[in-house]
Amino acid sequence: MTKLLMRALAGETLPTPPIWMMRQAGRYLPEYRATRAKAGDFLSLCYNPELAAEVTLQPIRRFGFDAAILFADILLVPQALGADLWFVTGEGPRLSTITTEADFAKLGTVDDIHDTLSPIYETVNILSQALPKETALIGFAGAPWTVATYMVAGKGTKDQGPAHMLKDENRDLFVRLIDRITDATIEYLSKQVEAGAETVKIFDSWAGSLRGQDFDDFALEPAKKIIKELKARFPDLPVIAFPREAGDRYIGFAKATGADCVAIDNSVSAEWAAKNVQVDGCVQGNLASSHMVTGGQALVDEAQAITRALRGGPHVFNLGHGITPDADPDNVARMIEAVRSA
Ligand code: 1CP
Repeated sequence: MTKLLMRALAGETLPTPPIWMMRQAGRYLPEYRATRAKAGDFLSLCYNPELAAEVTLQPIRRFGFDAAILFADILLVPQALGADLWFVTGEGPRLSTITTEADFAKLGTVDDIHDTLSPIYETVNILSQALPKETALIGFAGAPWTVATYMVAGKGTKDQGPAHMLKDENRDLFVRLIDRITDATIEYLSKQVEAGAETVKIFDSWAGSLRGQDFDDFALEPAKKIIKELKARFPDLPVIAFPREAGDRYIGFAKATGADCVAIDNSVSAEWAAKNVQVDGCVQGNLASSHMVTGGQALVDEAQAITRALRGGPHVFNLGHGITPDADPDNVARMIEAVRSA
């Protein structure tokens, strides 16, 4: 019996799509909050293999999702490259910034990352043995552009201004930063696959702020390089790419990068994606996460409309972005029921 997620990623059109949810392990779940408190803080949770595996499993136990996503964060890679990383409660991540040659020179090399990241591989290893046999295990990393936006700015930004400035003022340095992250990402994801991840997702949350040649250079090319190298090492590994808010650049993204599945956000409709993206393979998405807060008939109607719109080809049901802390867990159960009965 092949797992439902793996079948969809292989291009199979299924009567009912596999379902999982971005940030499915998270603050909307009381059991997550309890485990995080036990770990002490968010980063300690990420680096504690037993507890990170536990929070990964919580939404599987509660909801029976078809896939589990490793519990970690995209900002662990900058930390492994030598950036300082901490989280300010109520505000989000903070990092030491990379804006000059001197900052860049202080970064570690790709070979250094495993010292920091080995607990993550252990989490994957635990999960590969603990998950129900029908549940697929997804590894992940941030895409180089998105990771770079945090490394340059030292925090999350609305418009990714600092990264755009560095890219435009010192493209040579910016390219070397992107290359370093790209190479680290290849090694990081390879270790996750060796530890038991069955597919990997590359999160380019800020791809939508790149235009024209910049989109090609910093969203498309790094994804292509990562996927090419992963497939050379693991020929059967399916890869999910998420160039969030790429708009019309979603068209042809799978073909251009070699991704097996493209995840779409809420700025495009499922009907549009069926016509323009699903022609090249599997599509993942794209219920608005606000429905997980508001619930009701609108949630059921929209979940079923998306399921039906993408039913003519390979589809993985998901949200268009992560579930938010104010979501009601009961709405998650309602969503799953709506999709499976559509
Ligand atoms: O308080 C907490 O418990 C921390 C909240 C939290 C969680 C649950 C953060 C901080 N990261 C995570 C886990 C996480 N992050 C996962 C785990 C698997 C899952 O259940 O989905 C994944 C895949 C991520 C990926 C991630 N981290 C992205 C890409 C996806 C996206 O949401 O766009 C990004 C941009 C981050 C950075 C990050 N980490 C955490 C926060 C609050 C942020 C966003 C910061 C910002 O832009 O201001």
